[in-house]
Amino acid sequence: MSDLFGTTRTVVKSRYALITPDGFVPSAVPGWKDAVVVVNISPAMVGPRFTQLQVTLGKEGTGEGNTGANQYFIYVTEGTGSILLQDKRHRLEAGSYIYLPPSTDMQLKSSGAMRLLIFQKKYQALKGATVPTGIINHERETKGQPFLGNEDARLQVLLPDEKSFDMAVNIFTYQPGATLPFVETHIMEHGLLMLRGQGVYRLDSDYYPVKAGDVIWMGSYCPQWFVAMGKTPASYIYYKDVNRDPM
Ligand code: UGY
Ligand code: MN
Repeated sequence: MSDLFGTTRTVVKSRYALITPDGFVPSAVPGWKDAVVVVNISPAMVGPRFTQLQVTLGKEGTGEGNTGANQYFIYVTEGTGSILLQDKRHRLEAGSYIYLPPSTDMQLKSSGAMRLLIFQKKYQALKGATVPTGIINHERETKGQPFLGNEDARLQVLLPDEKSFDMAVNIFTYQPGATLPFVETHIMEHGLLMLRGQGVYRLDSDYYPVKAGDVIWMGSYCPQWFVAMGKTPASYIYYKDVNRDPM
């Protein structure tokens, strides 16, 4: 649908970006067939040190390649499909997720149609820590824990909290009216996809209405805060870089 007055909620700033689905534009990315790939966040923005993609696979959709120096976190937002991991094909459905370590082949297939969120980050080795192995799991296997004691703001930690991992991916679910307890300002950067519901995100000193489908990049030290609004819970899945020396 065209917008007669050229308006959008999308904003791209030096320390953060809010990117709304009305502005998504696909790009041709090697390895994907019968698929629409939108690169929502990447180092090309100048600031992000990771990439966040959304991939919509058609009936015959496939994704093939090798992670190389990077690691991939793949989360199924809709539909069904399968992935080959450690010589076995695994069925995927909404809520399934896969962690692929560096130097790993990726062989994904849709069965009907499937929508994916993917975070990609260069793996930073750490002396004394072994490189992680692949993981396949479903979000329902991880119970949400109250965030800093708040029963109405629950965090599901999807990857092991171990020093071999230099990235974390979590799902945050807020009951209407629940908030991040304070304005966070930290070295870790975030890539975020709103999965359900709506609310207001504070980014730096600005406040934005956000809803399911929106994408946010928060650079290091971007002050951030959220309040869930409306009648249903709000949840978002987000990436952060962890466990490595800042220097
Ligand atoms: O893990 C985090 O830093 C998280 N509390 N940040 C956020 O939700 N914006
Ligand atoms: Mn944060």
